[in-house]
Amino acid sequence: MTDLVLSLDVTDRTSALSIAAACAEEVDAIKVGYPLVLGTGLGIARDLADLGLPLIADFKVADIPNTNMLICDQVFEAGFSAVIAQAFPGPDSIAACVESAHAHGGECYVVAEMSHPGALTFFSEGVPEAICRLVVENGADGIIAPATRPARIKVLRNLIGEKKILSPGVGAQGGDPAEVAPLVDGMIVGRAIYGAVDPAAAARAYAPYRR
Ligand code: NUP
Repeated sequence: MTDLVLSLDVTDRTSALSIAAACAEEVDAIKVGYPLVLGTGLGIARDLADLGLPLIADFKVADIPNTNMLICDQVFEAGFSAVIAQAFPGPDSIAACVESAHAHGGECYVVAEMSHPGALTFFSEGVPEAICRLVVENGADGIIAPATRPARIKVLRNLIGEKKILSPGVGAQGGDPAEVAPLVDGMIVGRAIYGAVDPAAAARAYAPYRR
């Protein structure tokens, strides 16, 4: 029903590569963020790329357009196939990420609503809806929407049509895969897989929900 995206938020290279290799058959993509890149360097992308899975850079890029472009160019040249950007810097900033992504044959996802409890302080009162409209207008490839609030995913789905939804919050944050999988294009799971004694077995437990 959905892709399973491993969020590889470990901070050392040996663990990252061994968990990724162990889970490679069980997942459809790997998401890498600041914890792993700051711990090991951007070159970790090339090492992971050897597994042949799409690599998503969760840098929540959020700067002026020129800086966003510089960041995203580095991301794609490092071997990533998608980048995640924040929407709040505005349409021109998102457009820079989308332009860089598409120039490199990659994708850009925009955070529409975050999954943690405190997200509702600012991701409220129509803000996620406005972000979805922006995503449709500026050609981004999809949104990040919270697995912790499936009802919100349904609302946002109605606004983005065919664009994709990647959804973090399954597992450690309490999101239920059975409820979320039918609503999204990709379920992002971190701690419930990489923190397990047997990460491959933990990833395999999501097999009933995969396409
Ligand atoms: O709204 C978001 N929530 C979220 O958890 C947007 C994200 N990008 N994430 C990321 O997804 C978070 O930074 C982490 O890398 C992953 C979820 O990990 P876990 O809660 O499954 O361990």
